[in-house]
Formats: sequence, structure tokens, C-alpha cells
Amino acid sequence: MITKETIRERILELGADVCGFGGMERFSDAPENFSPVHLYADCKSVISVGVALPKGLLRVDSRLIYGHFNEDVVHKVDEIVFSAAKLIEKECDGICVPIPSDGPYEYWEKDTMTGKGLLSMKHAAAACGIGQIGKSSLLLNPQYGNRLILGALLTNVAFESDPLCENICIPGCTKCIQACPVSAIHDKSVEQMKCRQNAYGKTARGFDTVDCNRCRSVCPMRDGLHS
Ligand code: B12
Ligand code: SF4
Ligand code: SF4
Repeated sequence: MITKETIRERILELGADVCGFGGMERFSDAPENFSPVHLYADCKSVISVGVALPKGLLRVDSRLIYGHFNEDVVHKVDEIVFSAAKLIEKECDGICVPIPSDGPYEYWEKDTMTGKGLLSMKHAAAACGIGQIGKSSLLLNPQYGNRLILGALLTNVAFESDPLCENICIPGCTKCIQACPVSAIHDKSVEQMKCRQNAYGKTARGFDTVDCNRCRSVCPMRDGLHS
């Protein structure tokens, strides 16, 4: 069986910028429906991956350019976790379940337009030592700031958890909360209806747009710690 470090190297070669490992002890506080074992009963470890958007995408109007690549990278992350799942099944004689990076998901409250992912990728990434959730409700990573698109796979192979990551959300800073045009951000979570109605639209031609990413673009940590 290849080592955890070799698997990490191979996942980075597949195109991930970051990769972390977390055992089930890291998910003991997760609500039952959002625990990895709820999706896959034999899960022993979660492997979280992230692909960073280029810094430039947070320096232009978000509607078309950012909107397009934000969506595009979600598919890239899905491809990485799919290939990584096959790699681990082959090299470690384990079983792996790649999880969709964004949609589809089942949970939907129509009245409040509230959806919940099959697995919260931000919580999974934090549990795997990739970052910490900031006041914006986005994951902040010391090297890539809030620019990571996240994905994860579940496996029955038990890997040792990586160390948890430092929290780089700035004490006393509230820029993301102040910048939200619809005051949707409270206590590290987001009122989904307000955000959805403000942030997503279509052009006259029918192309999807991302009309707002202010909580991401105004963050002094958007580029990470050492930019
Ligand atoms: C639904 C959704 C949204 C919703 C809700 C966002 C949110 N903050 O949760 C809306 C439409 C508002 C949204 C907007 C955006 N989103 Co979005 N979204 C998702 C999606 C599909 C599901 C997230 C989810 O389930 N949220 C609901 C849950 C987590 O929130 P909750 O009810 O408060 O959960 C509680 C409990 O369930 C519990 N919990 C749940 N799981 C666990 C696990 C553990 C271990 C513990 C302890 C607790 C716990 O803790 C929570 C707090 O009490 C994820 C993809 C995914 N599968 O994760 C992307 C995702 C969160 N979105 C992302 C992005 C980029 C955005 C936008 C920036 C897009 C844009 N406009 O440019 C905005 C940012 C808004 C913001 N400030 O958060 C990225 C975030 C990347 C990052 N670096 O953090 C994700 C991860 C997509 C991806 N694959 O990369 N999004
Ligand atoms: S994307 Fe825009 S509307 Fe949604 S929480 Fe961030 S700042 Fe608010
Ligand atoms: S804008 Fe400030 S408060 Fe919000 S996530 Fe970034 S550092 Fe934290």
C-alpha cells in the first residue's frame, strides 16, 4: 500500500493545489445528516482537495469572467476526486466515494430557498486541516486565501488526520459582513434567500451570471497570508 504522503503527491499532480486528510474523530460534532458516515457507512477517512482560482478573478466584475470559471473549476475538482478515488482503490485496496463538489444535493427548503450540500465542503476542508471558516462563512487557507474551490472523497482506508490549520480571519475585521449588499451574513452563516436573489442571474442572451461575490473580493485575506 502506498503512503499517505504519496497519495497527497499524486492528488497534487492531478491538479489540486491543496489536499488534506481527516479521520472520523474530526466529524464527531457534525449534525447526523451531515456526517460522512451518513453518506457512506464504512467511511474511515475524508480526503479534502482544493483548486485555487487565479487572484485576477477577484479583481474584475464578477458577472461573466469570475462566474464562468468559478463554475468551470467545480467540474475540474469533480474530475480530481474521481481520479483520486480510482487511484486509492487501486493502490490501497480500499473503497472510495467521490462526492460532488457543489450540486446535486437533496435538502431544499422552498420558502427560505435554503439548500444544503451532501457534505459541507467547508467543514470537511477545515476537518482535514486545509483552512478555517472565516466570518464570511468561506474557508480561508493561509496560502490561497478564500479562493479555493473545494471537493472531497470518502474512503474506508484509515489515514492519520493532518494537523488542523491556523485561523487567518482577522480579529476585529468585519469587511465581508459590511460589504454584503443585502446584509445576508451573520455568525459565519448566510441567509440563503437574500444571497441567492442578489448573487445569481442571467444575461439577456440567457447565460448564467454571478452578480455578487463581494464577501469574497473585499476580504483582506482573499490572496492568503503572504501575498
Ligand atoms: C448551499 C451553498 C451556498 C448557499 C449557502 C452558503 C453557505 N454559507 O453555506 C449560497 C447560495 C448562499 C452560497 C453562496 C456562495 N457560495 Co456556496 N455553496 C453551497 C453548497 C452547495 C452547500 C453549502 C451548505 O450546505 N451550506 C449549508 C450549511 C453548511 O450551512 P449550515 O446550515 O449553516 O450548517 C450548519 C450545520 O449543518 C453544521 N455542519 C454542517 N456540516 C458540518 C460538519 C462538521 C464537522 C460540523 C462540526 C458542523 C457541520 O454547521 C453549520 C453551522 O451550524 C457548497 C458546496 C458544498 N457541498 O459544500 C457551496 C460552497 C460553500 N459555496 C462556495 C462559494 C464560493 C460561494 C460564493 C462565494 C459564490 C459567489 N457568489 O461567488 C457565495 C458565498 C456566500 C458566503 N458568504 O458563504 C464554495 C466555498 C469555497 C470556500 N473557499 O469557502 C463552496 C464550498 C462550493 C465549492 N465546492 O467550493 N452557497
Ligand atoms: S455573495 Fe454577495 S449577496 Fe451573497 S453573501 Fe456574499 S456579499 Fe452577500
Ligand atoms: S473580510 Fe475580514 S472578517 Fe471577513 S473573512 Fe475576511 S478577514 Fe475575516
